[in-house]
Amino acid sequence: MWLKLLSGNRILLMLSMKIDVVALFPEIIHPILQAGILKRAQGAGVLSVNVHNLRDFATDRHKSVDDYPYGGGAGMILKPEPLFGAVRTLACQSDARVIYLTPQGMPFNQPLAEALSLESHLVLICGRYKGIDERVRQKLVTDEISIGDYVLTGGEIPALVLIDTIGRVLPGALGDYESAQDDSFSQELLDHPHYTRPSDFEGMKVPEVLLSGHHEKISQWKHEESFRRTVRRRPDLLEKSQLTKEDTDYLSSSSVTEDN
Ligand code: 4HQ
Repeated sequence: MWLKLLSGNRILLMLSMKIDVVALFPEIIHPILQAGILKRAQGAGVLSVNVHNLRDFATDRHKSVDDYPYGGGAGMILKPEPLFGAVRTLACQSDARVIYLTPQGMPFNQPLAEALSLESHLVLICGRYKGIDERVRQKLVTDEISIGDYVLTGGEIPALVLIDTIGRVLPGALGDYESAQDDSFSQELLDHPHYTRPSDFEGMKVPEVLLSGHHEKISQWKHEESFRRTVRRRPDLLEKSQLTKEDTDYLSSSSVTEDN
């Protein structure tokens, strides 16, 4: 949604995002929203997060949210009625993306976080136990996302991973994104080493070039260090990115494979 802000005598246009989270354990999610960049983004009106207890949408007098699986097997399944009630309430008359967090989903990564940061409204469904009734997936869910190939106890932590990564790249969200992006090569490479004062700590010296004030040489050093780390630690990342002539020269120069 577009926000019109009055800043002095100017009108600022800012995109804002609303995120509704449906969870059985909202108390896992709340504290993370109350610190750092996420807190600031909410304070600035760029981000609005509401966490809803799935149990509040239970339809029977026992407030039950789960039941045994048809066909048998271990573990419980989240019933369709509370989830349909929650999503129909929260996503009514809005073109919300309704995202279910699951190991069966599309792998989450930075490009997906940046694409989602342009949306106006996300509804995040956090599963528990063995997961949700398939009819919720068929009728309500627009996207299934996995944060990695491992099994958690529930979808609350994956939902927080989405909120955190999206929150820090929201347009107009405050500081750190520009500094993360300013390194023009940072896109598909690992980060380079960082140093702060003192320049000599117990005999371990900061690389000379970083003290030189020579901005072009510093940029080149950062890129080479990023590239070197990526070749050694995550060669899979390089298959997707096209290498420059400097990269291929550097690859064959052997400094990539020297120690450190
Ligand atoms: N779970 N990426 C099982 C995950 C998960 C993941 C969420 C545990 C869904 C039912 N979600 N529940 N990995 O492990 O997203």
